[in-house]
Amino acid sequence: MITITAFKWVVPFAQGQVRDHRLRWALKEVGWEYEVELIDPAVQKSDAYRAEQPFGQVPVLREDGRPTLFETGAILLDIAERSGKLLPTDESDRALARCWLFAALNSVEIYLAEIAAADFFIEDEAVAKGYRAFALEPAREQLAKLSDALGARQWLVGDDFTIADLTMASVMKIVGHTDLVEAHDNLAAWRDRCFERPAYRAAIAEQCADFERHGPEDMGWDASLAGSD
Ligand SMILES: N[C@@H](CCC(=O)N[C@@H](CS)C(=O)NCC(=O)O)C(=O)O
Repeated sequence: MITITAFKWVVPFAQGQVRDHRLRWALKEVGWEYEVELIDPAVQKSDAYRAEQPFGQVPVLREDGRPTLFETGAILLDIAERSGKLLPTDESDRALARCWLFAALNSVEIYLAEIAAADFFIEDEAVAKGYRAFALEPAREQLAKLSDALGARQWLVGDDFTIADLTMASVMKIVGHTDLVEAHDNLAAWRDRCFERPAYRAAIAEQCADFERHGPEDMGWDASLAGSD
């Protein structure tokens, strides 16, 4: 049996965003059963968990007889390669799908994460404003280039939804509170096409249901966080 880790609870703006949704989505796409171990900061800090995930983050993927895997992108690729699904059948397209998976995490997510940092994580308003102004143009540029690369195609690589689309679309969620993706009709339509997939909807519903059953106190946090957004 496969087990993935996720948090018991996160602040409202992060619900539906935590990276375990990417694994839930992929696992549902390929039809593999899995269990979820919900963890808290005490587990994150424990030696046992740090031995599995050196940075104490979620998610990991455990499976009998295999090493516990960490890093979402590596896990997504592992699921796709072993299942024989979510990757194009054509070898050249398979190579390109891998490129797009890395591009999502290394060439796009890092820029969009700066916007989220300014909007959600930096408490000092003046600092956040300056940070956002600095981060906005590079984020816009990467999205414009992504839009150009996608063009009129339905999917990033080949004729079907692949791990490239799954990873890149989940990265788009980071700026879901802005209109940055909507600035490009083709990008917004492609992202929505990805999010209409039943596996995506089920993954997000499942993650949010886990949060519904818990609260900040389960993470050892102040209960006032429950209403933050
Ligand atoms: N590069 C890692 C990043 C993992 C990551 O940032 N996880 C976040 C949740 S989305 C986390 O655990 N944050 C809590 C922390 O860093 O303490 C991956 O893709 O798996």
